[in-house]
Amino acid sequence: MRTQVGIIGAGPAGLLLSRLLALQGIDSVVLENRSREYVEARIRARILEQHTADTLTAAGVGDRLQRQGLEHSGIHLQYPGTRHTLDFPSLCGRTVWVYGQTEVTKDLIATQLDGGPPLLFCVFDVHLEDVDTDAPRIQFTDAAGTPQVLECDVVAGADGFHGVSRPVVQEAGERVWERTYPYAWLGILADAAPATDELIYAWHPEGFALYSMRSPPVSRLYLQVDPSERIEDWPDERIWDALDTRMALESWSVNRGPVTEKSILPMRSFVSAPMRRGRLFLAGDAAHIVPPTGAKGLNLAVADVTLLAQALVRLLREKETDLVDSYSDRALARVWRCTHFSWFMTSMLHRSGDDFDAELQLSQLRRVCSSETAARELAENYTGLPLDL
Ligand code: RFL
Ligand code: PHB
Repeated sequence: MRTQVGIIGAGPAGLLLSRLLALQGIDSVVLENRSREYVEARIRARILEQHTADTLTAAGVGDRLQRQGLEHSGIHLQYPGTRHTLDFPSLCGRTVWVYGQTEVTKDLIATQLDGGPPLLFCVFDVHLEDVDTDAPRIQFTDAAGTPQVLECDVVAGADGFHGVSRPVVQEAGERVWERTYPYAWLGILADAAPATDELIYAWHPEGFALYSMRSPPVSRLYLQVDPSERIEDWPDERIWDALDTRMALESWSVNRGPVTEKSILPMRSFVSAPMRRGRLFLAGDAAHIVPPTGAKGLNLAVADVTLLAQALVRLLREKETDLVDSYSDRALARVWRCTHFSWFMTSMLHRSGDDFDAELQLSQLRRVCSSETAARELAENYTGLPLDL
């Protein structure tokens, strides 16, 4: 098998890269080690920056997003006694969209399988070879158990945090920065209409809580818990009671309903650099992880592949190396900005148990809720900064 760009991973990064390249006449093959059903059922991010929504729409995969996505013009920030709305259009002229990553992935897969570049599920034993040459290769075994070799001009490692691509960059010398937070999120999906128009990010002495939504009849809610907590120790009643306490506001309450999904998510920041070795380029979670408080993970993956697609088109069509040479630095500038914003939101909103920290957090929250400058800084970062910083 031969292609111009071999893409490892059919998450949003790999699928969108394949689509953006196809629109420019560059062929690719996407290799995914999970099944289509598994990939389409993974529940993850939900907030799309304006840039992400625009990119998907311009790539011809935004029809359902435009019809079923919920455009949101702000968030509520809460601490006991106060619920303050940040109105994004008036602060920075942009909005965000609530539309599940699961749905983005389904839309991209459907488009790809409808006459797009090859997308192979259930491959295994994926190995990279000769990435330091102009003819890298991907060895893998296909779903039928047949060993295959994919000859490429370029390989894109879009295989997430546990993929095989980053270790190959690492072998050539890579720097890693990591922070594991002493918090985790217990997340639920519930068949209950959201009792709020906008997402609520709530600080509370007992810990952070987030009220989000999946669709008009389905809510998504999160509670800060200790990373050592076990989901079995959180029956639904305990979760609802904690949500009631942490989100309490006069004459308002959380809407309860049957819980259909429940999980505990660890929180970490991770950045590895460079995002390139020879003809292998990393994109998305393969190169970086952010805690979910800033809602940036999916958006960063989309920003990476937008830059990478431009760079690869220039390399493969015009034989110019300037954009591939600057890809890692340009992508990392944005990665670090989003890493900072995600750290900032996480640090401002989660209880560490230390009362000095708590006073600093409340001071920061009051500042964001009273100063237009501080609110604008948050709004600009939340809705997404320009592709090139
Ligand atoms: P993905 O989505 O992980 O996709 C990588 C794909 O590569 C496949 N793969 C391989 N394929 C072939 N060969 C191999 N050897 C392979 N190894 C792995 C995987 O099966 C997968 O299909 O990475 P991508 O495309 O970079 O997209 C990034 C986003 O998925 C990620 O940033 C966000 O989902 C992060 N994230 C969240 N972000 C938010 O902004 N808000 C959230 O609420 C939120 N919730 C989450 C999340 C990530 C989670 N994970 C990864 C644990 C919840 C979860 C559970
Ligand atoms: C979600 O709806 O899952 C969600 C929303 C906002 C975040 C994180 C997760 O910051």
